[in-house]
Amino acid sequence: MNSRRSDTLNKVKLGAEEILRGAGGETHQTAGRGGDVLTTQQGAPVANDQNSLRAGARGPTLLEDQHFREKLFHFDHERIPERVVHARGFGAHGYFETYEPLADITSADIFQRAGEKTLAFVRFSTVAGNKGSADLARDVRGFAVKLYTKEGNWDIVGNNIPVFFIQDAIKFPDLVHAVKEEPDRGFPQAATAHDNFWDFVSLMPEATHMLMWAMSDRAIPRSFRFMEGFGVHTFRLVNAQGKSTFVKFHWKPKLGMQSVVWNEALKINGADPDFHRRDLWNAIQSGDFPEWELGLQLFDDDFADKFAFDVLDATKLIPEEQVPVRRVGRLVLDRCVDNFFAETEQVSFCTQNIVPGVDFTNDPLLQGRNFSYLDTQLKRLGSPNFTYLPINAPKCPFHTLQQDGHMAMVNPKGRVNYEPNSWDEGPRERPERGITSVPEEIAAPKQRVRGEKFADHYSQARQFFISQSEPEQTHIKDAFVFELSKCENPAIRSRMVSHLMNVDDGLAKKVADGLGLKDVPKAAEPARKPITDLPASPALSILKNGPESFKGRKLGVLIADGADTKLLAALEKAAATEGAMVEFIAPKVGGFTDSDGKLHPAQQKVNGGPSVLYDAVAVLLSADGARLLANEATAKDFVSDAFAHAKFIAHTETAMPLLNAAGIKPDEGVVPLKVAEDATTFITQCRQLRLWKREASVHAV
Ligand code: HDE
Repeated sequence: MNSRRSDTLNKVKLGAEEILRGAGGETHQTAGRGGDVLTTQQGAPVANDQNSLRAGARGPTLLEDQHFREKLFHFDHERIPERVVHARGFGAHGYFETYEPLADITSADIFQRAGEKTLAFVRFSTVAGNKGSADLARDVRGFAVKLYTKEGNWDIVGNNIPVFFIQDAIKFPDLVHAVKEEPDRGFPQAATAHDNFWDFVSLMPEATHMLMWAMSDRAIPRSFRFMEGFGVHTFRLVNAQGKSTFVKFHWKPKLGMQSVVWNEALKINGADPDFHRRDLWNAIQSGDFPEWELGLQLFDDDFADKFAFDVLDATKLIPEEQVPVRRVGRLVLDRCVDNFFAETEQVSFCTQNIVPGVDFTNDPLLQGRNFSYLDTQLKRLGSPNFTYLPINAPKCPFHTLQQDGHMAMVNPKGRVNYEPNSWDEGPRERPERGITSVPEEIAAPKQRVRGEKFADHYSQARQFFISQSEPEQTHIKDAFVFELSKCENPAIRSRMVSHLMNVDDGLAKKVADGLGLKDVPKAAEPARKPITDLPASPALSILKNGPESFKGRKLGVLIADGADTKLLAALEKAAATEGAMVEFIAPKVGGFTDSDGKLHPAQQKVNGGPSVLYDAVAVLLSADGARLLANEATAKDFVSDAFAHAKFIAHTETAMPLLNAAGIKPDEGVVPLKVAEDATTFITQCRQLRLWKREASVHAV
């Protein structure tokens, strides 16, 4: 028998690293330098993870190689079905802190004690795209919050837009089919800009209000940190006496709202498809914890009866000016996940996860969701025991009589698995504290019909539009034109414009003109006469509620060797004082030397750090640096994009050759940095975030 060993390893240097090399030149790292011993799933140590077991060095692989088979078997089964909607998401841990007891309104345990902290997990998402799609799609963002309360998990599975496309859950599969890739061709991915979507929504006038939001800047947020969240439906809060109050949930970002412009979104998707998740990850990792306040709009039956719309209709909102938002606590995200799959992918939000003190309403969309979410988790996670996964399990004690099933991990001990029973063990009902439904009287014929007020499709769409600032209205117009220009069928374009005629005829005419429609179509016949005198609601605008701060924003500094040391220090200091981040973009990522000869590392090479990744930019070039970069196309794009996207631009005098090469005609948002104090003036100016009035000068169509 040949006992010759061919698996002798040789020590060699690989850069600074000392490794072992096998007979075929492959790299081996062996245990003993920290880290654990590699084992099989059964715990047996693995001797060699580089070569499968073969009959001879060049022979076939042997079936007996249990390590190889186990490794491949597990790999082949790594994927679980992605979510049918909201597939692309990003989650983080944190806590909710209650400001004041709300016992008069709800018996929910989480609202009983001021200052109490409740652990939370939040997952943000886009809706239409697949798991690998880009973050800056024009889309609604999911804003799903799991609160691990002392009386069970409460999921508020909301969006960043307070209304929805449809009124009845029975239309959800149609909506989602229409928005996703067209089934014959498998594209477009993560985009509403195609025929099927606009065909469907233009045949469903109830979508009009939501379309106004989807075409607004709300659908291209700058960061998850800068967007609002909404529970959308009307829910109920119920106090210990059983008194019910209607409620709409709001999440208000502490850093204020901010969005990007559409051309910027298109370019961000190319430069950094993970822009939103990277932003959240970096903010949390650097200790800059994002925060939202929970706001409640509370109202009673009387208000609901008098309100012009049905509070059960998820295509309508209640203006904040009519029912103020009461801030009752804050949500802080302070910890990134340890494992994306275990937490962000396996987390299972369910609208039906409520706690005592909270109840549903008859909103037909919510009622349908209460079925769908549980059902979908079984499909995704493959077992009814998904609730025992650490991310989904309650953090309070729980005792059910459900048992067995695939992957049963938490199994009851003892004899009792039914009730009633004669044994003095096992869980029992708790009538005085368990979840109880508001005993609403219902005597009605069983039928497939909608409430009459649901038929008002345009009034709030109009109210939303007139509540926007001028630049925001222009963005909405541009978005309709962009999206409908991607529709191949002219009849769909014109049908959509006929709905806009009922919203605002100025908007409709501009969209028709932007599409090159020969005739402006007649207004679509409304199912119910719209109310045309609803007052504007400034709370619906992003720009009217600007943060007036550059805190949490990012300044991109285009820089090269010889940059002025004093101006550089002043700029860094001014940004830090404001609470803003700074990144250097240089010809080489190894860094640049300033005018004092000090080396600073860069975060980006110029072709990898376009200005779309930043909220404002500074061009801190010496004369030599400007001469070099004036001939670099990506540096010219850096400046011209920043200008076209209405960003504030600071520059040294010596940087002018680059600005000139990029065709910039300086305006009040292009700020020369001459002395150190100019840096503070510039950062103060950046609090406006954009110089919106520049937009008109950079667009001709
Ligand atoms: Fe969802 N939705 N949805 N949805 N939804 C899902 O559940 C559904 C709706 C929302 O980060 C699915 O776990 C129906 C409105 C978020 O994991 C599924 C209807 C709002 C998330 C589902 C709606 C949402 C989902 C797919 C019409 C805002 C992601 C995967 C009645 C209030 C949660 C999953 C996460 C996910 C069904 C409409 C928000 C299929 C039937 C309105 C944030 O169950």
